[in-house]
Amino acid sequence: MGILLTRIWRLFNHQEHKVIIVGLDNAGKTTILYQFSMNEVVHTSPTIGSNVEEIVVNNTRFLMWDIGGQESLRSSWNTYYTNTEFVIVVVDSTDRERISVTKEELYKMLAHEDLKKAGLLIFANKQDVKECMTVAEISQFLKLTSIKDHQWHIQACCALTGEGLCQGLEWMMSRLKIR
Ligand SMILES: Nc1nc2c(ncn2[C@@H]2O[C@H](COP(=O)(O)OP(=O)(O)OP(=O)(O)O)[C@@H](O)[C@H]2O)c(=O)[nH]1
Ligand SMILES: [Mg+2]
Repeated sequence: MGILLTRIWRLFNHQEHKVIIVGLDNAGKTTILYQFSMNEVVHTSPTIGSNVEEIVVNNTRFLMWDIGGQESLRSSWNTYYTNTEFVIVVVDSTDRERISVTKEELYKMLAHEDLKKAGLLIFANKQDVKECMTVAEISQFLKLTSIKDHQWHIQACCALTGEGLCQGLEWMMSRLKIR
């Protein structure tokens, strides 16, 4: 009976799932947000503050917050954490110099009380650029296999063509189903 009620509740419960998109400046977060919402590449400038869009996939609603990644803005990322169900970390796969900064920010976020239950999706973006880091390299640099207290997934993508973005969304949808 309990399970049945839960299923019926879910069927009629069109709640939004809160997602935050974070990562260093220039990683491609805003480009990804607007690929999701408009299916096109928009001309971006560095985000000061945040952008928010509702994305609906098969009746599932995600409220996606794209947060500016410049150094001076990172200390305020935590003001967006409450009720977040998924954190999307966008990595610029061409930016070898700053992958250690991404790692530092990633583990700081994962340790935050408000993100204890959040799923983690990492987009290895800019895979169209020659000699960029591969998913395997990024996984290794970020020590993803050491993450045991969050569900996580890494996905190669190119925000300019949209390649890989749907697979990332599908992973989030699959996590919602097994809850
Ligand atoms: N080659 C390539 N360029 C990309 C890709 N995704 C984004 N870019 C470019 O990277 C630059 C930065 O993209 P944004 O989406 O503005 O980056 P952001 O992460 O939102 O940056 P902040 O708002 O400063 O945090 C833009 O010139 C994009 O066109 C990609 O997959 N491949
Ligand atoms: Mg931006």
